[in-house]
Amino acid sequence: MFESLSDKLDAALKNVKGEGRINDLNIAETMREIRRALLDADVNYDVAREFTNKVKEKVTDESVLNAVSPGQQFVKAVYDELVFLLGDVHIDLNTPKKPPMVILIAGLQGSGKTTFTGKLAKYLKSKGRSPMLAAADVYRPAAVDQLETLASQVGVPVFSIRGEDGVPLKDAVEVARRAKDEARRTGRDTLIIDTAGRLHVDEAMMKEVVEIKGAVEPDEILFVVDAMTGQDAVNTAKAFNDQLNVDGVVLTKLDGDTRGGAALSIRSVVQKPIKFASTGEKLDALTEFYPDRMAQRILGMGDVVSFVEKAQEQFDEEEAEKLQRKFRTQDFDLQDFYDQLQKIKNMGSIKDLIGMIPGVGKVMKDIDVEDDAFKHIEALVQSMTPYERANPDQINGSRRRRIAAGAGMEVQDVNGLLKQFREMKKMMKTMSRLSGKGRQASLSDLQRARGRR
Ligand SMILES: Nc1nc2c(ncn2[C@@H]2O[C@H](COP(=O)(O)OP(=O)(O)OP(=O)(O)O)[C@@H](O)[C@H]2O)c(=O)[nH]1
Ligand SMILES: [Mg+2]
Repeated sequence: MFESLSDKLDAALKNVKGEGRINDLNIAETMREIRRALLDADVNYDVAREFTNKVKEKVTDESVLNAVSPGQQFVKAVYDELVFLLGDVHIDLNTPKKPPMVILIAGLQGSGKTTFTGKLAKYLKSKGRSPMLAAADVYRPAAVDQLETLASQVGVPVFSIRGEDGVPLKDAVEVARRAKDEARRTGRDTLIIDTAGRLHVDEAMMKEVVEIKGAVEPDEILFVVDAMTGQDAVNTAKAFNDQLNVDGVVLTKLDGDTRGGAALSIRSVVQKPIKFASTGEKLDALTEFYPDRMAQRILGMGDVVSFVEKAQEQFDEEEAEKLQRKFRTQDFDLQDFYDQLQKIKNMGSIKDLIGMIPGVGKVMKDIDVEDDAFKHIEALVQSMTPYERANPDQINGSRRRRIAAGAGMEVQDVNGLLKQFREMKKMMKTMSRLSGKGRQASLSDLQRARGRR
């Protein structure tokens, strides 16, 4: 599912993923590749253009967090936009007005309506409801048989009207209306109505479903669409929605080799939520549709996304600016250093964090990194007084001896920490001067800075 789109997005983002600095050139190039990936996946042209415009706006925004590299922020922006495109949040079925809850299933021929009707019955049954199915596809006897087979597998009743010869009564509206009465009479709290599909959107079919809608006043109208049909799916969805004002969309055959265009365009073109995704012929191949989970599957890179999310939780922008100011003015002290260490620790284990650095994860997978790599530093800072933390330069010999003893370490450990801290401060000053506001310095900046000293 979506494999080629995933691969192409991955390739497009590869160039910026680990970058310490993004510039107009690599932004433009990456945007072009992302747009091409979307168009190749058969995403609607306007949707693809808006997508890239919004990502670009986000990554060129000055307020990029310091804790993550701009490249990582880029990946996160693409992810966020994918989630938004897919509908942002999961939308449940409507809450029924009064029982029985009536759900009307509509869609083109072969889109998977009947199969979905069976799956939905099973799903609702597992949620404690007692569904009944209505066979309102009355044109082919085989259609009623198919629904009956599915129903017996799920263990729910089917309402149909057949003549003595076994031929269904050719009045879908009447079947639907009487099915609702029957559901009410037999105490079923949910009625799912399977309807006939046509090869193309045509007037007779639309007229029939619109009449069924009028006769049973459904709580929920679900439009079923084959995800493999690409842009056609979007056009059909529009046509159905214009006539029926549907409540939700069901994407089927996502297990097939779909390019993904339908999934990505439907929501923003039709403005109706995707509520379920169907991924196989078996009755339990049905999932509630969650935009964030789908975006994760399309983009992969869940590691980078969650890294940026964690960083966003731990470091707010205001604080980041304050820190930057401190770097520049050399006010950064041991207390600030200690606080930052705590935040990094809160983001997860050191090994996990290292694993999230793009390109590093695989290499470091088998290398043991001690989670308490910072333990010694922490112990030393903890045994300092607030005055000492704020004024590392004032820590003289006797203070060093006391700190070392307090932490259960040697004076040379204190010397080492203070030396490291002085060097770090020097480097931070250079970096913050070079990189301007809000951006991390790139590797080449650093090398240049080193060379100059
Ligand atoms: N691989 C796969 N096949 C599916 C899925 N959903 C349905 N199918 C298959 O698609 C074919 C058509 O499914 P139906 O449920 O009969 O479609 P329909 O919309 O009821 O078709 P009509 O009643 O003829 O309009 C069947 O062979 C199903 O087994 C799915 O999610 N994945
Ligand atoms: Mg059918």
